[in-house]
Amino acid sequence: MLDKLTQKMSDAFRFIAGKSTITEKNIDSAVEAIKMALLEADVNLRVVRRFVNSTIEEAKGEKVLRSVDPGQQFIKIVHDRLVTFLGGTGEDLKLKGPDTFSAILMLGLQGSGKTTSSAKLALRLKKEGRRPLLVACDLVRPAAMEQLSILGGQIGVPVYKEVGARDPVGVYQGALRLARKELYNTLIIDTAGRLQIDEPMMKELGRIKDAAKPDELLLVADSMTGQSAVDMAKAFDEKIGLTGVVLTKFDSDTRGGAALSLKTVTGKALKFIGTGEKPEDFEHFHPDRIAGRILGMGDVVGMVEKVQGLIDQEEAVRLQKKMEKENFTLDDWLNQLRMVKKMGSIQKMLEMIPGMTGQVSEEDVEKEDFKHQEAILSSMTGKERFNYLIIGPSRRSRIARGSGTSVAEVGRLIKKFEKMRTMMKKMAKMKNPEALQQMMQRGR
Ligand SMILES: Nc1nc2c(ncn2[C@@H]2O[C@H](COP(=O)(O)OP(=O)(O)OP(=O)(O)O)[C@@H](O)[C@H]2O)c(=O)[nH]1
Ligand SMILES: [Mg+2]
Repeated sequence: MLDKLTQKMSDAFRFIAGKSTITEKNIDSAVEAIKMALLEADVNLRVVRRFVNSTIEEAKGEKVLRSVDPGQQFIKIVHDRLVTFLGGTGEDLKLKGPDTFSAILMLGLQGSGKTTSSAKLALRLKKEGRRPLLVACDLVRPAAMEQLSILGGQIGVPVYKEVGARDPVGVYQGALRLARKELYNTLIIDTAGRLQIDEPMMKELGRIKDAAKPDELLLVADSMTGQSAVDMAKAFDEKIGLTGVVLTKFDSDTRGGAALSLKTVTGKALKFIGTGEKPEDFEHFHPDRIAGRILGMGDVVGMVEKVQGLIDQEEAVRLQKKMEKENFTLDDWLNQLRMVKKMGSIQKMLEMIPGMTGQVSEEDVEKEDFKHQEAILSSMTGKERFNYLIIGPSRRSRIARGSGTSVAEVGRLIKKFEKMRTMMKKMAKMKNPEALQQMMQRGR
């Protein structure tokens, strides 16, 4: 996720980082490198220009050049710019209260991920306590209805379909009748995609929109298409009107150009990102967290939230507190590994752990590595996991024997753990613990 951009950004910071004084020339070099990074990430030209100008202006101000740690100040400026360009505080869905019907219209080009995202959104809303009903209004592709039914079955959300129907508006009305009868309060309408924007598509969407008067009109666009996704958002907004965008396949997007340009170019908020093929691979779009990821700082909050989906609230709070208090132990790590395994999306989790970004490849995880780590950790005694400092040479060889690994591997694992702890310490200092705490308590 955004690996290339992250790499280029950290290259740019080399001009600045660690210097006790920086000159205007240093800033120019760093900003030039950032400009190249953004252009290579396929960010809209106008957006790049704005980004660069405002960064230079602020970075050359007295506050930075004269500050104690100008490098950190500079990084903060870039971070804050990224947050702004990614959409500021982020935007939630605006749905009606649970006693009234809300409708969400999903639209976009063929293969952009509408059907998958409809199901992901349904799962999410269900978890939030709403009663969603998926509505199969794609009558163009023969297998579309079936695909939605299967997904609905997987996530335990009912799907309304009418086999042989020809008019999507009729299908919507049927769904509404069912919703009234069975008290579903959120209709998520999956529509047909086309290879490109054309008149029949727009007409059809217009008719569904008039009938359903949706609370949300979400464009589903493929993040990897970069500026085309942004152009698409503009076009759909002009013709139909949008309330937000879902960027799918964010997991495979190494550049991030669409996400960074969308808000400035179209004025529309990016509300969700698709981060994989499974129904759970769907996140609220949080500009500050993504900015953190782009700058290689990891996303502790995101990680804790993911973990939270699997463990109870108390456990999540405990884990978070431990990270803040800097007493995260090997035991916690083992628990974390087990949770991660349960979730099956190891790679994504690891990306969110500070210090792990870019260090663990998919192969690592799939290779024996992960199993070895678990074996090593399980072969330690509780005492050892509680305080890794007691693990001397003889304990190391016992652990290696017990786990069927080598002493070197045990050593490597301990090193890795130390590194992780250091990163966590840094992160905990940067973040405001109260804000984190509040977020945890809200439970999302
Ligand atoms: N990796 C990844 N794959 C995704 C994501 N979202 C969707 N996909 C995949 O993209 C492909 C197309 O997704 P669909 O949901 O069928 O797309 P659609 O827009 O409904 O397509 P049409 O109905 O043909 O217009 C599927 O193979 C999905 O699994 C995502 O966030 N990440
Ligand atoms: Mg579809």
